[in-house]
Amino acid sequence: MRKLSIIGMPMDLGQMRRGVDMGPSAIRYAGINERLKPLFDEIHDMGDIPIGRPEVVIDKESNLRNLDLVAEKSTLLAEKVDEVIQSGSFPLVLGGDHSIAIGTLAGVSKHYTNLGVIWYDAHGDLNTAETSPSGNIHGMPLAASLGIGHHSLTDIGGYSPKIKPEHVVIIGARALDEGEKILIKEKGIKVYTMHEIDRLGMAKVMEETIAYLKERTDGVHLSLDLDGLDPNDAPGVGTPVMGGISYRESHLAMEMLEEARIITSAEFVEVNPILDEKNKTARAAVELMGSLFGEKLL
Ligand code: 5AB
Ligand code: MN
Ligand code: MN
Ligand code: MN
Repeated sequence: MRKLSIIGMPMDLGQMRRGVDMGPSAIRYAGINERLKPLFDEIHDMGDIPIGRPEVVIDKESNLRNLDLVAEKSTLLAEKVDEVIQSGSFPLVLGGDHSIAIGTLAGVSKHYTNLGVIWYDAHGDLNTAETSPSGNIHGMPLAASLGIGHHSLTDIGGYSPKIKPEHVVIIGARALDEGEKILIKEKGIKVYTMHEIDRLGMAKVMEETIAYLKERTDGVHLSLDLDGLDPNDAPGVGTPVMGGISYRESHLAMEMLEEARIITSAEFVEVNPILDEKNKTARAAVELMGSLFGEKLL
């Protein structure tokens, strides 16, 4: 029996552009439930984790924006995700800004010995308070999950690290900060930048990614930041970067992941309907989910 649980995480505390808190609504409005219904025996939309309307607080000691609240809400998400996996259902989390990945991975990782992660993103999200140019936590979730950064972020769920650097594959990178580049080299993280995607083609990139993760991991989480896509295809994101992965290449990537049957949890983040054009980005997210979960063209 194939079961899916949808969890909305309308958190916008990890960055400064309001509107990404409406991501889960925009994705539901784009028809996620209807679209995925034929692909599962059972779909459970669990609604949204309550975030409320907190005011912005900058942590004095670390300079991190909304540190305590992000930590508190991440813990709630981790518990929910943990519950879903325990019930034998596939957790699909809807963001929210990318800081939500800290909570998702805290809930997922304890169920695996060697969890793999595909980080589909224009950015590395490998900053810490020391390297971040912005102080925004949505630029830090991959570092935090590797156990690097402020303890309030790395220790969600009471354990750290959640993942190992050799089990991470970043796809679509084209806006890495200096500190992130250093960390990638230091830790030996596998990265397919836009350069490799152009040179090898997405089919080869995904073949290599799948082979690499299959060899090393016993489960793979897909963390898909919609800004990994080109802004022409996904304009409704807070930090767009030109020259991204196309809509079709992204479908191919999802189709290949579905064929390989390696994905065990997923999240789609950074959809901001306020910055979008007629809900295009949320619709792209739902269409990509269709491919990820087994919709066929023929
Ligand atoms: B996203 C930047 N690296 O740290 C920073 O959208 C941007 O989750 C982070 O990938 C973008 O502020 C975070 C400049
Ligand atoms: Mn991101
Ligand atoms: Mn990004
Ligand atoms: Mn962004």
